[in-house]
Amino acid sequence: MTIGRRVIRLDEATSTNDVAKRRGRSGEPEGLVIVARHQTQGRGRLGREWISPEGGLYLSVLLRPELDPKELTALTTYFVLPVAKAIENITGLKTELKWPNDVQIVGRKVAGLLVEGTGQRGKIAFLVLGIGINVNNSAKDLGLEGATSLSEEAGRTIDQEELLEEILSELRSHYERFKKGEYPEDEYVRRSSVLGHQIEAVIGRETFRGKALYLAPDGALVIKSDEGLVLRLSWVNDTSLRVTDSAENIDIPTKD
Ligand code: BT5
Repeated sequence: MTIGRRVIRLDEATSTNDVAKRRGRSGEPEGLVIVARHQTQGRGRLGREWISPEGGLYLSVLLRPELDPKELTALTTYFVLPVAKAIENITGLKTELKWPNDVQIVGRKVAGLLVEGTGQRGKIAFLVLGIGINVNNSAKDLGLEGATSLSEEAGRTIDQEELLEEILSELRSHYERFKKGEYPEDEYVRRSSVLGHQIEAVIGRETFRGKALYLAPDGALVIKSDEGLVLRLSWVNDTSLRVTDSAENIDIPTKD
């Protein structure tokens, strides 16, 4: 299997994840990539919108990992890493990972991941890994505070094809490792904008304040609340996270 063995390019899609899921249901082998120039109904987690004008990169990858669904959460969490590394390799910019699914540049969101899948009798039938990146579009036009684009950060136009190729190449090598249960924790921790920080986590209707301690083997974020409770935040919960301290003097604790 090679991610990108087949790449379908569309001018427009409702959501590239929908197109990839349809192909997944009709038996397409893994490795298929769907790319659209823009999306009319791009989405984030939990029904949120992913604004998808031309100039951004929108792609979905169809995967059929032979994994226990229990291992899925780690896989999902770590998939931001190849995307962040590809962005760094092509632009020379430094990226940060905001758990669970954001890639940021100097605290602003530049990319988001959405993993969707289906399974039967404890087996994953397929997964669709959706990646949205603000590349040459203007972040200001998105009308969102806290968003940025690669061209704005780099001060130049970014070659989208080159970026796409690099993402696929990083995904290929990381996916092989992830399937063996190898998760490059050091590379993740080094880029995390959350670990070691004071955070405010909103889960459903509850708000927790505390310190982000470490990433559990299954990709959950372990935090210690100000009241001394140790909590595991799973990406499947409706969690939204805010870092509430400055980036200075942060001591990232280890699990041991
Ligand atoms: C995500 O969700 O960040 C996942 C985004 C995945 C998008 C890709 S594009 C290809 C594939 N096809 C799809 O339909 N989706 C995937 P979440 O963590 O829920 O973040 C959503 C939030 O990010 C929104 O509520 C906005 O606040 C913000 N947002 C929306 N559009 C954005 C953009 N273009 N850039 C930065 N932030 C954005």
